[in-house]
Amino acid sequence: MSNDIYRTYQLQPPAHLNDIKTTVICPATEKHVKKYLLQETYLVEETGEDYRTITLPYIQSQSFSVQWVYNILEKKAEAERIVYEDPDQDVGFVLLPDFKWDQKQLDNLYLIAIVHRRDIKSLRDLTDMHLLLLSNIRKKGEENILKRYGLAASKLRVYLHYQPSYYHLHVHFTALSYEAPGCGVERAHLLSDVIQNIQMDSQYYQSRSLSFPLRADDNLLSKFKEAGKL
Ligand code: M7G
Repeated sequence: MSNDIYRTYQLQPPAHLNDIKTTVICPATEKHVKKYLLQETYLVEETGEDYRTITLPYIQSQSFSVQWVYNILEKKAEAERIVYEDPDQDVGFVLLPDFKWDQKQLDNLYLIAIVHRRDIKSLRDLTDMHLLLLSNIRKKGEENILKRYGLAASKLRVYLHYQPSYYHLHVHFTALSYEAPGCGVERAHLLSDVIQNIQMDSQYYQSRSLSFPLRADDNLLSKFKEAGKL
């Protein structure tokens, strides 16, 4: 098409510019297959009581295995990819590239900080007992991303997901310029907000309602429907 100063073309990029990054999950469970299928989603508002009576029993019976997380913490996998580790068993963590990031450019930088403690499932478990851990992740995570990638804290989006897919506490560090999947207001909770909310009220994340999206085929959605919450 050609019109004044505007033209359109069909191009075939050469092979070296044509890479497609792929992720293979094998063997995949039914739950994995569902996670990657396109589905309608519904927003659920979960009270603290709903968490204890509906969500917690559900995640205890059906959540994804966190073996891959333990492999990272025990250096059985991805050891060479670790960007920083604080080995303290109480406030320490491992910082490494998320497997969604191909590490080719900083525009879509994506790292995760995985805590050494194995007793914190999600945001819902956090109280003032965890403030040191959270501030440590924020401070040292930001310092080490600046050191390794030259990206300042003001260029980062640092947050937790609720609900996460994997119930072992971890924090997402993404480039601010990158609209990462799951960084919307219905799922992402900025680490700095989380710290301040807990400083104001230690029981903040046990008592308040939290909203999150659930896929139409998610069994947790059926549990909320059965309980008359949707
Ligand atoms: P999440 O909030 O629990 O779930 O985040 P989500 O996948 O729905 O966002 C877990 C994060 O860990 C995600 O950003 C995943 O891309 C990342 N991740 C998952 N697995 C299985 C691996 C892995 O084996 N290695 C690494 N490095 N990252 C992973």
